[in-house]
Amino acid sequence: MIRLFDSHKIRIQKELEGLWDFSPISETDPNPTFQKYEYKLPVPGCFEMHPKFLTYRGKAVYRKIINIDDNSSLRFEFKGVSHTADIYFDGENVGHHYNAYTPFSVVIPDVKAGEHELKVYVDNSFSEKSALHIANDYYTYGGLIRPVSMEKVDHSFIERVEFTPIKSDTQWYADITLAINNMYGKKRIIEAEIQLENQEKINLRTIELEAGKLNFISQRIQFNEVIEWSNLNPQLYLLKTELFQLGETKPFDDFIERVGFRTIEIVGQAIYLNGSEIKLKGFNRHEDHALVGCSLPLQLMINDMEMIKETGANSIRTCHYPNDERFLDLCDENGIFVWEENHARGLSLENMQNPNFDLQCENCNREMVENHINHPSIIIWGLLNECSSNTPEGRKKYKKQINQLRLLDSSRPITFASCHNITDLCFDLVDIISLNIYSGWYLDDDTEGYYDQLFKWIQLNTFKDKPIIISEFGAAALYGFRDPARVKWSEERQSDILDTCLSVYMKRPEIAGTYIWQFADCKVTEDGFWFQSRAGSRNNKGILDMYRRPKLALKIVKKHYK
Ligand code: ADA
Repeated sequence: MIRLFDSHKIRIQKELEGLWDFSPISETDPNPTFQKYEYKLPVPGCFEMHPKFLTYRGKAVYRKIINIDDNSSLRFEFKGVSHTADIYFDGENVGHHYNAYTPFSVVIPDVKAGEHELKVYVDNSFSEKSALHIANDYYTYGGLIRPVSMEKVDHSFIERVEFTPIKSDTQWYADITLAINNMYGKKRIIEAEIQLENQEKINLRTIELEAGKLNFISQRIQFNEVIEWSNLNPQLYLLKTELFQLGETKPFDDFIERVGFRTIEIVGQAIYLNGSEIKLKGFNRHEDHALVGCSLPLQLMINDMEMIKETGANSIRTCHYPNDERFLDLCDENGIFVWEENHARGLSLENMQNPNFDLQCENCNREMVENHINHPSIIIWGLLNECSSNTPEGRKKYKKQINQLRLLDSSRPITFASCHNITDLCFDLVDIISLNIYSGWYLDDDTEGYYDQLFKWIQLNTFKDKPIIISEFGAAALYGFRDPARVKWSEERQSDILDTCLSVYMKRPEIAGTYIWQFADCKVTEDGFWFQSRAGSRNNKGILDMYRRPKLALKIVKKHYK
């Protein structure tokens, strides 16, 4: 399952799921002629789920033999390879990608019919080369962690379709951009047709494709009689795009996306969806589960979704990286608002000055927005969680990335979660002020008093009229540890702290949303900084444990969120 709907009816697409040859390799082994495969591992999957590789951190190679029955250009799409990928086809290096959490593709033109070899070298080790995947308070697994698909493509094909809904008075429009890949094609003229489910086909004027590049065609199109997407009525529409040779009636390529008509805007200190104020009642959710690592199959995603709805929550923050598109599809279908953020957690100024940081962030931001822009459930773009937004050099980097995000998508508000309190230098750059506050856990203080102080300081600044989100708050509890004394790490104490925080934050009119830290316990990196002291090498602040077994706090959250 690549998406929760078919992305193609014309283009032939096949998911390369199942068992692939696998072997760990040493530093000196990345030669394309490597042939000693001792294992077979499931894809998608994390190699840590195999008993021999529970804590393996390093390089490995996956191999799949591909048989094609006629000459064709092939496009392989990798939805997530953790964390660095080198792709080899018949022994030739055809692609490289850094970052586990964003998709990428490689195209191999004019492949002859017959048997071919696809190899993916993966590397989940930490080094100077990796500025974003570092020892951290979550776990960087290894492997082909998300689906892999193979497509037969024409020399010109649709790389992606971007859809931004716009409402003017009562009339709906959408700005639609087609990105047509003609990297391996000659200059040619084609026709394109777009059709929203149950609506007339719209023929875009003939399109002249330049050779050897990605060609963009944009058009604002009016849509009548559409139903708005909202959390209460998550109405979705399939948007079909087809390409035709001039004069032909049968399309040679197609691309099906799924979209929703909704507006999201900041009005005073509130967030408005389709012209009405919403309050975000959310969780921070890592993609992590005791049974599968970060490669949750659809069944476990659905279980999470049902539990999220059961608590009365209406939003998820994708801490701290772009999520699996199937989970975002589920959020679209269930009317769950999403704060999706780029890949960064707690990077110090020194980390941000890693020579690879800027480009690795820039690529992640672009790939996140280009691939996820059509999800109506995504209402906020976030970036750089608890990084160095309290230094002038850090501010320069925040500013650059915020500008990049605005250029990629001007339709959604932008924010970042800060732990720097009154020393933060970047709140003026974003649309929403987001604060991570651990009153009752890291801070032994009066929750309301601490927030009031921060709120008073905000009132003295230019950004005083922006909405505020409490983007993280919570406490740890070891699943099953009950104590009538309600001591720290007991489930009782976690409940008490969340009860106090939710009571304080949810009654404040300027607070537009709350995101509990966190939905479920997650694995952390042992060889890291202070989190090496975490019990069981887990971040235990979930209201569920890593197997999704509920702690006492679940009842308290329901009381406030339902
Ligand atoms: C920070 C961070 C989270 C997590 C949390 C904690 O706020 O953003 O990823 O590490 O602290 O549990 O301490």
